Amino acid sequence: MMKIVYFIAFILLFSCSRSVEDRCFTNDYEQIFKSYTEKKPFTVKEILKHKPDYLAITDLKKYRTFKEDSIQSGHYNESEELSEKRWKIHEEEYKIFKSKFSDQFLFSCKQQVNDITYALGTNELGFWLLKIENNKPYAYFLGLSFSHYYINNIQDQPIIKDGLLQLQGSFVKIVKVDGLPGYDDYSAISDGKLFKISLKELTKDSDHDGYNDIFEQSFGLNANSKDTDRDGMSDFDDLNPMFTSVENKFTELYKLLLPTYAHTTVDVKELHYTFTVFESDCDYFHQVSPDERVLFIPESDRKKTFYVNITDVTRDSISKIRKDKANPDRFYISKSGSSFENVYAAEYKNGEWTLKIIGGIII
Ligand SMILES: [Ca+2]
Ligand SMILES: [Ca+2]
Ligand SMILES: [Ca+2]
Repeated sequence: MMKIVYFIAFILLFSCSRSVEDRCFTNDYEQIFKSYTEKKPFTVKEILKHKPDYLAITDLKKYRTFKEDSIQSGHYNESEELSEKRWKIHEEEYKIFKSKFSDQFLFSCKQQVNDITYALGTNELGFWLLKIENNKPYAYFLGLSFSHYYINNIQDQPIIKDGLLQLQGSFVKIVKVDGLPGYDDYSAISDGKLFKISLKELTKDSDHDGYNDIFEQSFGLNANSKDTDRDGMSDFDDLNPMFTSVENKFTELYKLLLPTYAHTTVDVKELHYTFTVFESDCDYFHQVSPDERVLFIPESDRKKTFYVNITDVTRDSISKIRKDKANPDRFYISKSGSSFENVYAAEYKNGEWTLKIIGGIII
């Protein structure tokens, strides 16, 4: 017992005095990425205990179960012809949303309320309420984790009613599928729920920067400041809203490793709701000047917001930097996505980096 206490005290002491050196560099040859530890799924009781204050949940007497909804909306065994027809109808129905939001969301549940058009949007960060008013688009993050909440694709009732967003769905848990990394399946733990959020609460944007409070709080931005990192660029327009960018040798290295996506017809700066989320404590990584939006979450679970602690929003990761023992200009760093991992040798010469893949795996 005493040993454990000393050990914990040692770790605490160590983690408090970590420097840039510790946060960005490693000597561990084995350490490429932190090993993945699977989280124990929440029970119904735990989901209710941790539910956000702004969310009201009631039990429905008549409802579509998770299973029924996923089978019906999955359109299994549908002919190619039928599926194409359905796709065309969907494209037409959500034309206005596509023109305002491009491909940032999957759209569903469109509803017209007087001059306002609403829809539900889903992306890699979670669920959003989308609104188009006077030809201007708005997106409000719901803060409901897809680790716990399933929202029916087919809603029997209008989603906007009496000043509330009302969604039918279920409590779910994620079931990891063996041998398919990054592939999650779900199973329902309690069906027949009605999730209600007041529109006033949902659309609240205290600092008027364009992101609702729930979004900022979920990802660790400052909901009371337009400019979280005080670099003069508002959160909404800042491609790296959490940290001020700095140009130096190692921020350059991280920039070279950032994933890039092909957007041919849209200006990436206009994609305000598309982020790549990285888990890293490294200052050099934080200070990167990206071409596309990035967010960072802390490595320690204790420091994460509740939302990112329970929701897997990271798809890509870039490791710490390992120094070469013999050559001070040579480093090793790795990058991984859902289906690959590359190890790079990075050499810094005459103010420029040369990267070479020296290993890796394709999953
Ligand atoms: Ca805001
Ligand atoms: Ca803000
Ligand atoms: Ca800023």
